[in-house]
Amino acid sequence: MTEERTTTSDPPMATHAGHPAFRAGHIALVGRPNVGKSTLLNALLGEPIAITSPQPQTTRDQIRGILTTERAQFVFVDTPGLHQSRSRLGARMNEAAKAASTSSELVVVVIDLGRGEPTLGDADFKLIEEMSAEFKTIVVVNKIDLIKEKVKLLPILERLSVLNQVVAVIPLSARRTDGLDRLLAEIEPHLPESPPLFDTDALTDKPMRFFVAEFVREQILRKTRQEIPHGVATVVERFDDSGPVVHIDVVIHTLRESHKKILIGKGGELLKQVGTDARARVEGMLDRKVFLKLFVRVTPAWQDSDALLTELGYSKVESK
Ligand SMILES: Nc1nc2c(ncn2[C@@H]2O[C@H](COP(=O)(O)OP(=O)(O)OP(=O)(O)O)[C@@H](O)[C@H]2O)c(=O)[nH]1
Ligand SMILES: [Mg+2]
Repeated sequence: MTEERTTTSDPPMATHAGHPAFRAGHIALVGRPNVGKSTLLNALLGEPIAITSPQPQTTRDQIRGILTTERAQFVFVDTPGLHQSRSRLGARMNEAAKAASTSSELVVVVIDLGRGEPTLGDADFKLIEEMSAEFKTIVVVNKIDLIKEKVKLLPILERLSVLNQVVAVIPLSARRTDGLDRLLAEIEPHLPESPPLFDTDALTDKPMRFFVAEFVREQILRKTRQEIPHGVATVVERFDDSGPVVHIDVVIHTLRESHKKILIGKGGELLKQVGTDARARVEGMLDRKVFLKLFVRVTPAWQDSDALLTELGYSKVESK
């Protein structure tokens, strides 16, 4: 992948007699935080492009992940988990998820029924009811590796499958990449006949610097707790790939001086770990040697400033 944005391609695919026509379209992955939407995107693509973590509200923006097979191009749109927002950032996150649903051919609502005995919460049922009232919907019941008695899933699957516009209910495990072929097979016939929307070898529409910033944030999500990761924004301020080693500077914005101290850690140890692990992720994606420098800055209340949110890369999307 290069620093350049991947551009849309327009080679119309010839349809030979007797061959099914090529299909292409957008599929939104939506659901509450932490249900495994980004893990599912990565599993479908076979590449861990979207950041994931055990903490809710990991994803903050739409990310397109593109899977092209011989017969179809699936443009998956990973979205932030729908939640009660308390900040302008939260409001933008919810808007991003809604906008993705509106501009997709199909919505995949991902739910997680907990461990042991499966239970369908009221909030999940309501979300599926609302989504399927408006959009053609597939329900993915994720994390079934955590369910002991799988037969107890059956009444839940049944209850969801009778909802209007729910075209399939698919239990799967994104983490174990189990059940993905069935999901793709259910999606494909709902995509419109169309030539590919992106280059057939494209993996995403986001530029490399977006992923660098995300990979740094991912390590912070994994290495700190509670309000620290949620108060962090990461921005690439330098990306120089002109020499043999790629030089990248990333600024980590934090809400308070005390957060900055924790993030740096004793003797700079925590920040060093974040840098080492994020660099490994970046090198894996770029397949180049990387020199990554991190800077921590205090930027109070950035989550509630429209101007700062835009400056830090959180685009404002209006749902229709
Ligand atoms: N056991 C199990 N865990 C899973 C599975 N899929 C995802 N997870 C875990 O669930 C947690 C959340 O996964 P994410 O993919 O970040 O969830 P998300 O829905 O994208 O979360 P937000 O971006 O916060 O909305 C991570 O710890 C994943 O490893 C699964 O199939 N089984
Ligand atoms: Mg996510």
